[in-house]
Amino acid sequence: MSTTQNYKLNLIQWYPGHIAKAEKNLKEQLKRVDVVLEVRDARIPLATNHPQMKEWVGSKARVLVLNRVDMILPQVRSLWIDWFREQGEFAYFTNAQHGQGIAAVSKAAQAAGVELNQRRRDRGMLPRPVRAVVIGFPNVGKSALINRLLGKRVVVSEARPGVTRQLRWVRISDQLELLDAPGVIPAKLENQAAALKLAICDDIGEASYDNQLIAAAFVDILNELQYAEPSLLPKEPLKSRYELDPTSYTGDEYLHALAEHRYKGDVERAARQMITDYRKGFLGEIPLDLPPS
Ligand SMILES: Nc1nc2c(ncn2[C@@H]2O[C@H](COP(=O)(O)OP(=O)(O)OP(=O)(O)O)[C@@H](O)[C@H]2O)c(=O)[nH]1
Ligand SMILES: [Mg+2]
Repeated sequence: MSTTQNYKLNLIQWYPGHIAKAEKNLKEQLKRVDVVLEVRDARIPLATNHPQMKEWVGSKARVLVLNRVDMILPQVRSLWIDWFREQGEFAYFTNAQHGQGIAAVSKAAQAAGVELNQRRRDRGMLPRPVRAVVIGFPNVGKSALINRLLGKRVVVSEARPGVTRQLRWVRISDQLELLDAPGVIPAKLENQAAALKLAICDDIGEASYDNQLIAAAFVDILNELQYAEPSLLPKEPLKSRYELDPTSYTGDEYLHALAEHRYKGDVERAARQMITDYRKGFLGEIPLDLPPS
C-alpha cells in the first residue's frame, strides 16, 4: 500500500479543548494588540502556515519569523528568503534556543511602536509599550522566542506540543509587551500531506498519528528529496546514522529492514528511534518543505 493511501485511512486530526478555548481568548486579546509575531517552523514553512492568520493579523503590523533555522542548511534558508521576497514578504530566521536572529525580530516589533506612539502623541496621549502577540502552530518555539527576547526564562518552553495552555502577557521592556499564546492549529486539517509533516516535526499532539506510518512517510519524503535536490540535504543522512541505505526501499520496506538490522525486528521501536533522531537533529538538517518553484 502506498503512503498516500495509508495516511488517508489514518486521518490525522488534532484539536484539543485547550486550543479551542485559547483561540476564543486570542480573538478577545487581539483587540488590544498592535503587532502579530507569526512564528513558523523553518523545516516546514508551508505546513505551518495557518489559514486563519490573515484574519488574526487584520490591519495590525506582522513580523514573520521562521524559527529552528539551525535545522535547515543555509542554502535552503536562502531559497526561502528569495521566495518570500517574491511574495512581497520579509522572513526573519531565528534560533530561539541559542539566540540567533532574535535582536532583529525585537527591532522589527519595536519599530511598529514608534509609529504607534507618534500617533498617540499627535492626539495628546502618553506613549505606551507596543503590544505584540506571538502566534503559531504548537511546538514551533513561540515560548522559547519570548524567553530569548527577554533574556531570561519567564514562560515554560519544552520539547513537546501543547506546553503553553493559557494566554499570558510578559513585559519585555518599557517599549515592548508580549503575549504568549498556546499553539494554534486548524480545527480540521484539510491537507493531510501537510498534517503528516506536522507530525514528523512534532508540531502536533502525538495522540493523532501512528509512529510507523509517519516514519515510513519520512523515509519516502527523504528519498524523493535525495533524488530531486541532493544539494539541499546533508550527505546520506539515514545511511550514515543507521548503516543502511534507504534509496532502494520504499519507506515502509526501509522501516522493516531497519527494524531487522538494528532493533531485533521491533518495527515500532525503529520508527520511534528514527523520528526522535530527526526531531533532535541527529540526522542533520533536513527540510520537509521547499519553496514551490
Ligand atoms: N533546535 C531548535 N530548537 C528550538 C528552537 N526554538 C525552540 N526550540 C525547542 O523547541 C521546543 C519547543 O519550544 P517551545 O518554546 O515550548 O514551543 P512553543 O511554540 O511555545 O510550544 P507550545 O506552547 O506547545 O505551542 C523546546 O524544546 C525548545 O527548546 C530552535 O530555534 N532550534
Ligand atoms: Mg509555548
